[in-house]
Formats: sequence, structure tokens, C-alpha cells
Amino acid sequence: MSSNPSIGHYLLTRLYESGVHHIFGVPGDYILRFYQQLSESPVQHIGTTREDTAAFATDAYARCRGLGAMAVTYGVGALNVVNAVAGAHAESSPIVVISGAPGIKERREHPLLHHRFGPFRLQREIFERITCAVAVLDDPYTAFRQIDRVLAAAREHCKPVYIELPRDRVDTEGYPIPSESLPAPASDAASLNEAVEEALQLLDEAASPVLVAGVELHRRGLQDQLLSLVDKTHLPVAATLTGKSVLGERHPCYLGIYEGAMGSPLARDRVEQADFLLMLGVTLNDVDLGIFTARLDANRIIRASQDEVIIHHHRYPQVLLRDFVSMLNERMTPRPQTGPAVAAKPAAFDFPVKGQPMKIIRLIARLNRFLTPDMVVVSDVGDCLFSAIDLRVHENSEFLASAYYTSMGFAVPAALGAQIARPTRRTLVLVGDGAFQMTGTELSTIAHLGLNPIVIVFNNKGYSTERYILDGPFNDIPAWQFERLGELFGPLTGYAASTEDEFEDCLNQALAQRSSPSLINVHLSPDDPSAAMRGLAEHLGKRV
Ligand SMILES: Cc1ncc(C[n+]2csc(CCOP(=O)(O)OP(=O)(O)O)c2C)c(N)n1
Ligand SMILES: [Mg+2]
Repeated sequence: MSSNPSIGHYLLTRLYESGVHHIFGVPGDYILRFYQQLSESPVQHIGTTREDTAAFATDAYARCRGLGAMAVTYGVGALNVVNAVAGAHAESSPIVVISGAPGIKERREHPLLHHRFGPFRLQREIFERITCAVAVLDDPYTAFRQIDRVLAAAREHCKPVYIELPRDRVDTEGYPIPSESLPAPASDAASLNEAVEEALQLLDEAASPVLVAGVELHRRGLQDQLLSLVDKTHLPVAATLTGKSVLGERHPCYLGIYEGAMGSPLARDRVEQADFLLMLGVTLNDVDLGIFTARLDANRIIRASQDEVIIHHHRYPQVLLRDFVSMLNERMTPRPQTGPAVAAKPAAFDFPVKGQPMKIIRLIARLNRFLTPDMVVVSDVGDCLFSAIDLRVHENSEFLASAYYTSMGFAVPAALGAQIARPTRRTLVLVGDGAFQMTGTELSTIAHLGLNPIVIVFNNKGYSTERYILDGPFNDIPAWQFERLGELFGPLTGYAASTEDEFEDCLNQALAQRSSPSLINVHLSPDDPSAAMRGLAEHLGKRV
């Protein structure tokens, strides 16, 4: 009898110890042995309708819990997740992709095995380009060490990793060879000190500084540090779209989403007129810069990214974001309060007006009043994301989207991942009619598991985002009666709403339905874009 655990068992144990209590995915014969071990372990399998949706669900789970994992079969399963894993890479989400593979022995005996699409190394090579570390567990002597190495890499870099597990190695005994202990990343003390000194002096002299909070604060788990810095200093804060909700959006210092011409006008005025900007964890991508409509002056910026700080033209290398934020927190002195940024409570307004057709701006305003502190909002791309700029979620990090990589089809499966990761929260899903047609089948998994998200389909009759950039018949899609999906998907209540009073009615019924999901098909006019969508169309249209 062997005294060491098998490779599959070790992998499951390590994942469980890292807080991964669920693995998403679809089985296949190259991963079945591992699935059997999974079913005998404390880790729970969540089966999905497709592999890419499993990856979106894992991505959301990882953003909520710090690490997520999925398991798929070779070729057909693994290649199905490439887009979603590339998205997790672009969005800095630490997911572990476990792929089964042909056994080492059978590769020699019968090389023409099903699902093979090239040399056996090809799948690993593909994943090498979209993950931060890969491991092929073909050698029992190094397998445990390889597992430890890739899990550490996922956590350290907040990026996906890839583990390939040949099927004849799952039950093979592994060997606990002590891992080389790599030095934990640390700031250079002198560089950190100087960066903080210079930042403090500039902020002290500034009359109207503004803090811009970005997505890296979320990915590095620095939300509490940010909150404490803001509570202490009263600095007004804008968030980027990819960083949306890194600070709870009802905080008295919150200005709204800064996104150049596409974000909140108040945030834009305050950010662009500030005499100094403290940008923490902001990534300078085209989404956060409002398709390059942002007007930011490098001479008035302190920018801390994951491992360096840049203060106008001074560069301080090897300064970790977490150390910079924490030292600022210790040393910054309170500033006088500059008055409320945006009203903590959304303005009261007259809703519903009987018989009035639904408009996107009033839909978002109504949802703003509907949100409660126990809700997580998951948004797909399209006008639901642009209009959600004005949605103000209560707690920090309760807004999830593929806001930078912008892959359609993220929201419904991500809602599955978010609800599994945070079972005490209720999820509000915002999704376009086009995006829903891509991955809406995951609602059947959600219904099957008895989860209770409320899905709002922004049904503007086609690919509106594309229409506003460049229209043609290619932006038309078939009309679905989304509200009838319950007939197919099991316990799911569907509603359709064209007018405000209808919507009000559906929303209240959906809220009361706590044991199964609800879907509201909201009929919107194709000629009713949000303000941000108009801005996007204007600026992106010129580039197409
Ligand atoms: C997987 C994927 N395919 C294509 C696109 C390009 N694209 C961006 S928005 C969009 C239309 C989205 O339609 P819908 O979900 O109905 O939202 P709407 O724009 O109508 O509000 C398309 C096709 C994309 N972002 N992702
Ligand atoms: Mg649409």
C-alpha cells in the first residue's frame, strides 16, 4: 500500500486548502478518473452546460474568493475555454484550468487517440500563452512540487494557470519533495520611502486632489485599505469602470465612475480639474480612458501600479501597491471634508408611470433604488454595462463584469460562480439580448441548483453597441421569448415588461421569489442608447 497521496488527491487537497471548495466543468474520458476522485473529496463539482461558461463561472468565483478552479477533458473541452481564460488573464483573475490528457503509456501504444489535434505538447503550448504558469503532471517525482509552484503563481500574479493531468497519472502516488522556497515579492524600502515622501508632500500642497481607484486594488485585496485611507483623509474618490465598486458606491466621498467623456460628468469635472491625482491600481486601458477621451496631465499624477510608483516624471521601481497604500494610510493626515460628492441616496423619482414605455435611463434609476447591501451585480457587455456606470452598488467589490476584455456571454455564468462563492448574497444580472443568446443556457444550471439570481434582459432588439458604431443587417438577431425559458429550464420564473408599471410588478414579484431564479425580459427601443453608449459610438465610430 502506498504511503503518499496520489497526484489527483494531492491536487484536490491543495485546492481545498486554498479556499477552492468547488470545481466547475464538464467531464470527458480523459478527465473522468479525476472527476471520480473529485466526487469522493470535500470539493464539490458544479456541472455546466459548456466549458467556456464553466470558465466564466470560475473567473467570478476567483474574483470573489481569491482562487477558482475548473476541470475539463482534453482538446474539445480545453480548447473550448480559450476565450474565457484569455479574458481571465486580461482581467487578472486567478483561475486554475485542469485538463485531462491521454495517458503517457497509451500515447506510445496508440498515438491516434480521439480529441488529438496535433502534437501532444500543442495544448500546453496554447495555454502557455494565456496563463502565467503551466504544469504537466507526467512525472510522479515532481508532480507535487509543480502543483505548489503553479498555485503560488496564480495567487501571486492574479492570473490563470494551467495544469495538465495525463489520465494514467491521476491515481499514481506522488512524492513530497520540499519546494524551493522562492522569496516573497517585497518592496525596496528606500524606494518605497522616497515615493511616499514625495507623494505626501505633493498631496499636502494640493488644493483639490482627487483619488482615482482602479481594478488592481480589488485584485490585490486592498479594498479595506482604500476604505480606511478615504475615511481618514476624506479625499474625494472616483473609480474606473474596470474598478467599479472597489469602494462602496454610496460612500460620502464617492464621485462616480471616471471614464473620460463616457463616465459620470461630476467625476470627469472633479478628476480633470483636480490639481493632483492619486491614481491607485489604475490600468490605463482604452475602456478606463473612455476610448482615449480622458484628459489627464502626467505632471499632476501620482500613479501606483502593482510594482512601481510614478510621480510626474519620477519613477520609483520595486514599490508594491499594497505597501504604498498601507504606508500612505499610516502617514497621511486628514484633509478638510469637501462636502458630499454624490448624494448617498439616489434621488426620489416618480416610478412607475402607468403605460410609459421602458427607457434605459429610468430602468437603471429604478434598479438603483432596488439595490440592497446584500446584492451582487454582475453585468455583461453592451448597453447594460454602459448604463450601469450610473448604478451605485452598496458594498465594495459587489460589481463584476468583463469590463476590459469585454467578452459577451460573461454575465449569466459569472452569476453562477458568484452565487456559489457567496451563497448569502443575491445576484442581480444585467445582460443584453445578444449576450444572453450566447450563454443564457447556464440559467438552467442555476435553476437546477436552486440559486435565486434576478436576471434583467436589456432587450433592445439586436447588437445595439455595434449598431451605434456601424449598423447593418449583421446586427439583427432572432427575437426570443426569454420569459418562456422556464418551460425548458425548470424552476425559473419568466416575465416580460414593456411599460414601467409592468416592470414594477415583475421586479417586486422577482424579489419575493427567493427559491429559484427570475428573468425579466425588458423590452427597450433600439433607439434608446445610454449616454455612455452615445459617447462610445461617437469616439469608436471614428476608428472603425
Ligand atoms: C464574444 C464576443 N463576440 C462579439 C463581441 C462584439 N460585441 C460587442 S457588444 C456586441 C453586441 C452586444 O449585444 P447585446 O448583448 O444585445 O447588448 P447591446 O449592445 O445590444 O446592449 C457585440 C457583438 C464581443 N464583445 N464578444
Ligand atoms: Mg441588444
